[in-house]
Amino acid sequence: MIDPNDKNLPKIDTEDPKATEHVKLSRRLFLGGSAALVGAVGTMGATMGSALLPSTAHASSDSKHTVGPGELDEYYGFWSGGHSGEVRILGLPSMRELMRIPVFNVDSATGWGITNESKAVLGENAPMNGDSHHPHMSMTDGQYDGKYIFINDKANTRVARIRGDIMKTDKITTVPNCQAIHGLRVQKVPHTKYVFANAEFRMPHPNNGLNMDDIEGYYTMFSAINAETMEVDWQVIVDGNLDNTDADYTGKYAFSTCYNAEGAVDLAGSMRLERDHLVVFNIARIEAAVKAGKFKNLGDSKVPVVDGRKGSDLTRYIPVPKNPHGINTAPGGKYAVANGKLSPTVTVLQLDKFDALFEDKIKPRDAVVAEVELGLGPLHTAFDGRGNAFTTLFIDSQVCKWDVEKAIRAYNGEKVDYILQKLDVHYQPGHNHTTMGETRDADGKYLVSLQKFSKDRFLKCGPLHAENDQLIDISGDEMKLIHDGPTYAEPHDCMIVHRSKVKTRKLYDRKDPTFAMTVEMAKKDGVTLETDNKIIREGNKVRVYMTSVAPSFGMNEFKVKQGDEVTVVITNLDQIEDVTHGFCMVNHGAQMEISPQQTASVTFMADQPGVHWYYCNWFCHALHMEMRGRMLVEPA
Ligand code: RUQ
Ligand code: CUA
Ligand code: CA
Repeated sequence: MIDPNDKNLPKIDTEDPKATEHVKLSRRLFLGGSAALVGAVGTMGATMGSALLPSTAHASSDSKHTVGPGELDEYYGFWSGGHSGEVRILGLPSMRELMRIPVFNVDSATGWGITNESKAVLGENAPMNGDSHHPHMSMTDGQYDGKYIFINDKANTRVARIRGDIMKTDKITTVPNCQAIHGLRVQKVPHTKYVFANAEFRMPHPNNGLNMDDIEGYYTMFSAINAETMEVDWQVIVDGNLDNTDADYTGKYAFSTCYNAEGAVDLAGSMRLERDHLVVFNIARIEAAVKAGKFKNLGDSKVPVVDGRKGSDLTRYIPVPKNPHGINTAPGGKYAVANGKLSPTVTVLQLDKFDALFEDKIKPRDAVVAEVELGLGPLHTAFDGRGNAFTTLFIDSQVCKWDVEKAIRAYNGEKVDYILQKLDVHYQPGHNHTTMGETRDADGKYLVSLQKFSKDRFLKCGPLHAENDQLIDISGDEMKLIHDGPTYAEPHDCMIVHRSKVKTRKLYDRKDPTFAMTVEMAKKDGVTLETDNKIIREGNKVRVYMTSVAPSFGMNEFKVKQGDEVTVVITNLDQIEDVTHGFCMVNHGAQMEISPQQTASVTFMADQPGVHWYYCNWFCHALHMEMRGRMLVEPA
């Protein structure tokens, strides 16, 4: 356990008059008080390097949360895979990993990034890396509708869409005119027309390599992507940079945090001001401006760009302390909470004041109804639908449960303790999420806290550690830690959806658009995919069409010539749920999944004369090993 008298631990300044009881009592003693924290990113660094701490909390095993073998979970969790570039599906409360959805990465199990169908989604010369942060499901009337899941790629400025019925990525959009899409949310009401995407980094315009130093002229922007077409419908230039975003429950506003109101290009500069801001976007006014032609185009891009910098009619800037990070709308739709990060406070905004704000009847700070201290390093807030909020305290390594209405009363001078409980988490949480908590249906059953560090919680696997996703029971008055879940890099964020909202297919529809292009190609070749096993040659392009039924391919062997570009197209005729086949051409870098009733194709060069075996690489039958065939490449 931590010895508070240990001389090696940094001192906490309990004499600091500005520190509240909660900050003073902060159990993690390896950092200074709030005064030391503000502006002290160096200190945050020190935290990360802190000595291995013994764990203090162990899960209370409670059988009501146990999901036995063969039992199904109550919730789907959609986990961002961070710089793995993927999305993962977990079951809750078991925290079992159910599936991985490749998005901005290459996946050899499914052939994502290898098959022609996935390459068509990724686009030509697509970067094969990604940094996914924020998965969000489409909504209708503020409730999850199961249709799509959207996720950003900070690394390559992209937004992807995953289809909820087959859990595969079906569209990827590169957002023009900006760098690094970070914050992402959906319009909640009346339905998800737009996916809102924040570009984080300010850059010169035009960005032609002629100017690095005129940082005054840098800017970044907020983008609205049409959820159906996945085209960027419009962009808004802003002051400062953009971090996270959320939307309200009227459909009228979206709002984004900014940690760099200073417009700095270095660390110290971006911490100079005591307050940065929240930018509020008036969606109707922006749409009207675009419609009226009050926009410009940048570079080759056709996207209408409007100017939402300070003084614009389209936006309002609300000052909030200091380098804020998460912004989270409460399920009732009345409030949103901006999380202070370098300030130990959260800022509560009352969203029905935004109408008056845009009519200039009130000042920006009048939309703030509370700004209260919670502890060190508040990053994100989740809600239980019963008036309580749960905020991660990165530096304190805690989740703070607090009462929103009481916080407002305390801010107005009443002597009321708004903090209900602080629970140690292990260690340094970023996002946290409650079951259904980002919708009207918040049910307050579980909270997931996503920790950036696991330190001593798991067996060591070398210098690189797993992260730790903890499951917390919030159904009672007290938060109870019930599960530690190691995860691979890096679940920034997740989203927890009741299983009733998700309806997936058992088999592919033969008309599925994910392989429509391949069906089209077969049609041109006069091939019926469901019956034919045929080779079509067109110059040195060879298309090999075959079916598969466990445990055999429709073709045992085929012949091509050295120098041919070979496309193997496989249609899985099995109608049985879960009988997925694979296709792998040995030594040719070609491998893919073909699920029941799916068609998939892969193209490779036949440049080595000789016999080359292909085989099924998804275990499908007792004779799965025998599901194989030969390609003969005749020398040129
Ligand atoms: S951000 S740790 Cu990429 Cu969601 Cu907050
Ligand atoms: Cu088909 Cu294994
Ligand atoms: Ca700042």
